[in-house]
Amino acid sequence: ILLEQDLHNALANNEFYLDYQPQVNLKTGTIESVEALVRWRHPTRGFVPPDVFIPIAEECGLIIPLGKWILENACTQAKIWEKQGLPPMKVAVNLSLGQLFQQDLVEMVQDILHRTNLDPSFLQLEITESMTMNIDQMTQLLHELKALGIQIAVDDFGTGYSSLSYLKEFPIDCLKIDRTFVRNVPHNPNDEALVSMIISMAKHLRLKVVAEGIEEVEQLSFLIDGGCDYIQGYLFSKPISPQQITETYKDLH
Ligand code: G
Ligand code: G
Ligand code: MN
Ligand code: NA
Repeated sequence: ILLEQDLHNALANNEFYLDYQPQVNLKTGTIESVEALVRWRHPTRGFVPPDVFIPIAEECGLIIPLGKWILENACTQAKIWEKQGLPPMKVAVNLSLGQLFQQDLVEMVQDILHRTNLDPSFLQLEITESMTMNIDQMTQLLHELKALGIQIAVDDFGTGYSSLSYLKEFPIDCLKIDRTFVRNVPHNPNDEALVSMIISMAKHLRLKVVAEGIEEVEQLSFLIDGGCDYIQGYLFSKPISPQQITETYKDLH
């Protein structure tokens, strides 16, 4: 309850900020995208992690204005990097379940793209399999979002209870293999089999595939051998501030 009251003040008091985690293209070694991750610096409790406050924001409805703030901030930042002359980078933004039921979600995304003047192909929205919504409704919504020219990724892939049939219905561009599968690669044969299978399936469906949570060189080798397109993880970079992204990438072309 306390956190819920604090959450309402947090937006007005500017206590949220975004860090960005690079995704590396394994074929070229370049950063083609960064994932925006929201952080909350609470005035007295200090850092409160998103897996604590996002569910509370969902419950109390604050996820709608917070989600809008996150999207607008990320698109604005992507434009700043472009103006700074950084190599072109997509920005990936996580959507919450509550946002999928937001009546004006498509209009909001369109409006933010318009106001920030960001090329839509540089925005990727991440949804998860656990976002339970009627499959026809979800298909319709994703088609409307895709029509704006943006990209759609399925986050935490493989951890939901959903059937695979949605992969042929939804207009998606990218699968992000959940880090729980990658964690025990290459030591656990079952996880190896699942990761290889997901990469292979993604290729046959002509989807990009990102492996998340890469922390060790052995995991990297396994993914390179397996033909994975992109990795995201502490081995390469933790989520970092937009200024750190600029410092790291301004001289790379
Ligand atoms: O960044 P971190 O690993 O602490 O994130 C923990 C969880 O919070 C992850 O599941 C992540 O998807 C979620 N999360 C982080 N940033 C955002 C955000 O901007 N929006 C939403 N909806 N979820 C986020
Ligand atoms: O659910 P989602 O995939 O959006 O969550 C992304 C979260 O995963 C980020 O909050 C980030 O802090 C975390 N993360 C990113 N890379 C790694 C990693 O290599 N190891 C671990 N344990 N967590 C990571
Ligand atoms: Mn994500
Ligand atoms: Na994930």
